[in-house]
Amino acid sequence: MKESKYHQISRIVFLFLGIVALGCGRAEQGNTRETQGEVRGEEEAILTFAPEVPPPITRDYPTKVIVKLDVIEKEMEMMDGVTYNFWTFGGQVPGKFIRVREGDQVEFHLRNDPSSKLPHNIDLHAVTGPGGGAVSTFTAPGHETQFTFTALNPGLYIYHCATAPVGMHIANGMYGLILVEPREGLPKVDREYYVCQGDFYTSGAYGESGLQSFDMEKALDEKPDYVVFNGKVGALTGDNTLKAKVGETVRLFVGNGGPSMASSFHVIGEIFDNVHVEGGTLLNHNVQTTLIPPGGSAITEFKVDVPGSFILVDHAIFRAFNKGALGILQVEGPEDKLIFSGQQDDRIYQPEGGAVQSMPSEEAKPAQPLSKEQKLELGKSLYISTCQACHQADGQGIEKAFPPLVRSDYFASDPTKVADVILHGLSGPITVNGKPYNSVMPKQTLSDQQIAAVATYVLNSFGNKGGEIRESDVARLRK
Ligand code: HEC
Ligand SMILES: [Cu+2]
Repeated sequence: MKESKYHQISRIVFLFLGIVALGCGRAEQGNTRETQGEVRGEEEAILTFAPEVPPPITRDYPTKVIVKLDVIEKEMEMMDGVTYNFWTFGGQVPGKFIRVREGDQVEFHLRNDPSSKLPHNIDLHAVTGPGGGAVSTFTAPGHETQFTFTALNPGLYIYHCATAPVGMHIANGMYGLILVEPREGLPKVDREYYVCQGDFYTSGAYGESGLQSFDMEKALDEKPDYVVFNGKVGALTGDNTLKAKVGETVRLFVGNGGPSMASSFHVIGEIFDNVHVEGGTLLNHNVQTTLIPPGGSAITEFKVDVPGSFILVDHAIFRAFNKGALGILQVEGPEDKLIFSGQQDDRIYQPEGGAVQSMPSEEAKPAQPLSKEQKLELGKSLYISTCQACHQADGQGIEKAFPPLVRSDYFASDPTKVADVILHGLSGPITVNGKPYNSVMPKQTLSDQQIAAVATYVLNSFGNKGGEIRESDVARLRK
């Protein structure tokens, strides 16, 4: 009796394990079968600018999808009266929305516009493979690169530029979303929109007019002047509000390009019926605020039951009212006093305007001049933290993009040129050791002492002729 009961249990356990094993085997087999065997035909992907989303995929088989994305550097509005040199995938921030189906073979073409100053590449989080495609797509201005990947995992994924310095390329707007629809597709909804948050670091404070340049120091401190949806203050307000009608279902594909701020994504006056947590397969229900990390996403779905203005915010709320992270979904249709009886007043939700943000003004502390030894030591660590991303650890640079510092003839006859380039940046055509470059080195926000140190380090490294730059030389160049 006892024995047979034990037998029974162990048989059940065994059977259960068998089913699990079979199930896993099936799933795996399914994957390889579909990804390797059944790719049929080819088509060019329809790409859209935010807030539009390409139409749902109706195919029930995987195909070869050709994606052509253009990198364009261009000055655009960050806010009324404020412009910025954005680096974009397709000509806007965020980059164009890409929609493929699980199992699709994606032939990806990255084209860097001839007018670009810098090389760029793309890391798609939907890619299974080294760098997400970054190394395969390193593209000089006026060039086109290509690689192919199979979209193995369904989900909503961020893509971004991963060219050094990565943070700067992302901070200038180089990100967007790629949706890999599950084989069975997503449930039908009435409206789909594309919303992507990003943080920006500008030379001037929020609202300061004119062309603003990228501020590396604020970026390092993770203190953005702007936190916005779809690349601009007001990209989803005024004439650009999202629209829906009472009774409709709305799906928001929400991404966060960062580079640094996590988004506490919330729609004031709505509750998300469904959230694809982190853009994956897990479904959560009845969610008020969903957390979206930089380089992450979420799909939120909800039915709109009553009319009014529903405000999209990053619920880290100063960002919404003082830094731009605010959009509007305008819902038209009949009231339902049972669900909501009150009167809404849009005005109380309008941005409060450019609050004064005090700028961190770091006074250069009077410091003792460093000895040459001290400069070499400090200079080395500054080189690693500041210059290496572009000029590389060995100082060889990258062909067509970053000139070499190894035995550079650019500053051989005038060592102060090194300090000058660090202090003021450098752009336009130059020739270094016989090879042409036409790119941009942003000016580096370093103190006189730091510049003297790193310039001295460069002069005494990489086979260069030696020499020393004094702080007083830098101070003179600064004027
Ligand atoms: C964002 C990438 C980037 C960073 C960071 C950077 N540079 Fe450059 N640098 C460039 C580019 C691009 C050029 C060429 C600009 C042009 O084509 O006009 C350049 C040119 C130079 C030149 C003159 C050309 C040569 O090769 O001799 C020197 C010297 C130089 N950089 C030194 C530095 C030092 C020192 C640092 C760190 C304090 C630094 N750079 C940080 C991108 C960078
Ligand atoms: Cu880039």
